[in-house]
Amino acid sequence: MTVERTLSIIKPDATARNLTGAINAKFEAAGLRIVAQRRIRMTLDQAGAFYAVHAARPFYDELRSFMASGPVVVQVLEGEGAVAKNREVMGATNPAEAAEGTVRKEFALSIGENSVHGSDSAENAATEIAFFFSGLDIVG
Ligand code: DAT
Ligand code: MG
Repeated sequence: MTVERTLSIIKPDATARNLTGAINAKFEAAGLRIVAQRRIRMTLDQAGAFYAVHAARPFYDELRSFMASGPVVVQVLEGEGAVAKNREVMGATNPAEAAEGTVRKEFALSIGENSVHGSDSAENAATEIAFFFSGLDIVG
């Protein structure tokens, strides 16, 4: 396995409940290092652009409205196999199907308000990291 970076977002439902630290503790316990982090509030257009891949899905409007509804914490996680490891720590998209101990099992409110985003491939991670961060923002 090689050291990778992945893009993570702590979503508005989680920042609203002051869960940033609790979620970051799970990342760090799993061996993921937070090498960049910023708290932002996205516009509807920015959230729509980030999730453009889902533009044809029935939940797209709900998704981009939710992601623009409050602060989010965007971050880059680094570690061995970071993309897959982060997906493991996150748990399944639908919290009803998420494994014990995962972020979504413990904290997600619903399939839409599911507390975290994580890149799903190394290729998408590179694109998603570049959406929010420049190289100088990332300190490994
Ligand atoms: P993931 O976030 O696990 O990668 P995804 O890429 O399939 O899941 O979908 C992106 C987000 O869209 C997901 O985190 C929450 C929302 N979403 C997905 N399926 C949904 C559904 N059936 N109803 C409402 N929101 C949904
Ligand atoms: Mg996804």
